Amino acid sequence: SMLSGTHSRIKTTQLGIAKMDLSTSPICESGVGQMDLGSRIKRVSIEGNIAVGKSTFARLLQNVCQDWEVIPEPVSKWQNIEGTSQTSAGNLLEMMYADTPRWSYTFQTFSLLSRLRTQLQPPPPQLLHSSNTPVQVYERSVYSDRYIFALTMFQLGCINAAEWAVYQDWHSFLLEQFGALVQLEGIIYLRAPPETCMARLGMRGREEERGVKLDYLQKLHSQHESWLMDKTTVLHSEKLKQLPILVLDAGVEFESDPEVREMLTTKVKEFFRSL
Ligand code: UDP
Ligand code: D5M
Ligand code: MG
Repeated sequence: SMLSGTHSRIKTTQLGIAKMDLSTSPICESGVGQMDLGSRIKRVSIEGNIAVGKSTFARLLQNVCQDWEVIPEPVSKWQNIEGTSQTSAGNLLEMMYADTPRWSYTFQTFSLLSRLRTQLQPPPPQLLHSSNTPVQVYERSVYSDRYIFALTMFQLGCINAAEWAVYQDWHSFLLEQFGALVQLEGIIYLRAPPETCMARLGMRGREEERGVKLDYLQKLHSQHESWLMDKTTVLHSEKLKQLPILVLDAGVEFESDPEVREMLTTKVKEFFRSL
């Protein structure tokens, strides 16, 4: 009664403050004028299989245009969970690959948290004041987390029905709460045969991924195809269903080929202009 009454007022206040902060911080510093400025910024994610070349492509884009801000995936945070003071609390990426059924759910919750945090970061000032089309480019998104990885883990039985239900509940709730602040305007799909990704994964030689099998990359590939090409994945947001998708052939070697790079970045420029 007394206690619960107080309790609920505090919750309301906290929620109110949280809402006020969120509706102003990432988009604008103050007032409606700034809001217009901020809403000009387009947000796009780069999606694609493991080792297809997203980070490489993102670096490439960063060098094309000053008005594009590239935000890499926080892999190092997953490899080095912050513990108390200087000590690491473990390598969650390694744990996930070493004992997938045990650690998948934990990995998904942390991955979602870190991506959400990233997507809520305010854009840098030079983007707010740029005269062209400012774009924030994310390596993957809260959507690939759910509709590629978490879904695959569930289908593989590495996340059980209860974990999957809890995860989805969290995901939907968080995205409803943060709404427009995490919405994307477009998706770039880097598409390549799983065999190519496998070869690139080997070349990259990330220690934790040593045991990754072609089988898993094939599964992730069809998950991308269902979501972004065939559109058969059941999505839980109307906006997400309508998102424009730019499909790029990343099966060709682009990292070392200036002509291919030029061709790809031209397509990206046109895509951004169309959003
Ligand atoms: N890579 C390549 N040719 C390309 C693109 C990428 O050889 O056209 C290599 C790149 O040097 C790296 C590996 O593929 O060693 C994986 O690339 P990245 O880390 O960018 O992939 P991501 O996992 O971020 O999609
Ligand atoms: O992705 C970085 C690495 O992290 C790669 O091994 C895949 C893995 N990853 C990324 N997101 C997830 C989720 N949500 N679940 C499971 N594994 C994930 P890269 O493609 O190399 O940039
Ligand atoms: Mg990467």
